[in-house]
Amino acid sequence: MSSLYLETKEGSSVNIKGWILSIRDQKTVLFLIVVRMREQVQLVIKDPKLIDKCSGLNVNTAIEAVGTVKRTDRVPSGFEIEVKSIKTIVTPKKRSPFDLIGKNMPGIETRLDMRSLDLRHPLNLALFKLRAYMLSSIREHLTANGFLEVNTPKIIATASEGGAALFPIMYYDKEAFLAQSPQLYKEELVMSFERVFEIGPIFRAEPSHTVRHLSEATSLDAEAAFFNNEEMMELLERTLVHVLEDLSGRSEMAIIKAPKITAITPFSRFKYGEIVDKLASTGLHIEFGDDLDSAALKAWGDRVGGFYFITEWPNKLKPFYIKPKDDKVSLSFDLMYREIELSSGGERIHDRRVLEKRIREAGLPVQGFKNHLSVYDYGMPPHAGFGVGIERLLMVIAGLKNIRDAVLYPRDIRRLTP
Ligand code: AMO
Repeated sequence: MSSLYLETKEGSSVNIKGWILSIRDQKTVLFLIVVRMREQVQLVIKDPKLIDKCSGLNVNTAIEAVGTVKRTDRVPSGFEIEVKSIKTIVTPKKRSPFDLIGKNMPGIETRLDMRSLDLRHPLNLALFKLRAYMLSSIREHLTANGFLEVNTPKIIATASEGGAALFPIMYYDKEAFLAQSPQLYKEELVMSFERVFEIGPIFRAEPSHTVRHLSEATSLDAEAAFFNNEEMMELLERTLVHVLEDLSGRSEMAIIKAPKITAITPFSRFKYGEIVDKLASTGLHIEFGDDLDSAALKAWGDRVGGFYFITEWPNKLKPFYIKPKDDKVSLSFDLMYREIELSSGGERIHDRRVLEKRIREAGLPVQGFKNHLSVYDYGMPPHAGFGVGIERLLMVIAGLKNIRDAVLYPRDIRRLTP
């Protein structure tokens, strides 16, 4: 009898270690819900002497129990354990400051201050299991489509997304930065590996405190040689539909009461200029060249609903590496869900001279990109890519109101601990 695997066959003898999530005392029977390996297991204690012994147990106490498996319809797992012996492994010194099974959860800041405890809540267990399944599903889909998973440096010498929102750090005796994205590396890598993707941290010194911005987020970045803008949008929408289908049957989706999301490809495509014209005609103060602020995105998101792309953004609103379509607009896209931006991407400049010109126009020091630019002399293929905010995607899939709920230990302008 080992505690490594939990045998669930009727009559099996098992040894279980875990922490107590709830206690229900019915005088002649005591029910303990114990969390083991993120699953809830019901322990049933009928022996009066054992019930007596359990009087000191509390929520969060870690226990070890030995017992026999009984099949039952009383619990969703279909089995419970009739306990023969039980002992305490760790007794918490303090009672939990919030209820771990009830609906009365405190506000997000209080929960985040005690995040390790908060993560014991069944809703959080389900949410972070979904996050892990979501990442596996993305990996599986992109790998099946010929993409190689890579990891690029997070300590970098130059900005990849423009000079603002950078975190400077000391790198020995030089100034360096935390990577805003793997943009320049993933572009260089299409020269050798053709199709690459990365799931990793991105760092943004976001100056404001919003429900959609983190200072440290997780990004899915994909990049492929010989893809054009439209092919990249297709890959992105197919990847999303794959993930949504994979997650839809999961029990965790019911536990967290995830909203029903319809995603039928192709997603609608709206040109930036068309959105500006239509919004301006409804009285919104917006002109061609203005960024679409939260009011504009809210108005448009309410109007069209669901997933959609915004394409052909003005060149000046997009980063230097995005390929212009003409003098005015670019071969770029943002993937939206209602008013939430989930992803942005596009076709890239693969001509060194054009790239240099765009870097200069963006007000960035060309000298800082010397190494990156030199790669373009050796036959950089045309390529395209996208970046998806993993926490924003989880927000949409799980129906979360605040992005901080989608990350274990969020970082924002006010929070550096825990
Ligand atoms: P962008 O800067 O639009 O594009 O970022 C891509 C996606 O990452 C998410 N994201 C964030 N999520 C939470 N907090 C933040 N502070 C934050 N910043 C960005 C968003 C966003 O759509 N290199 C390009 C991508 C590309 O062209 O391939 C880039 O980084 O969901």
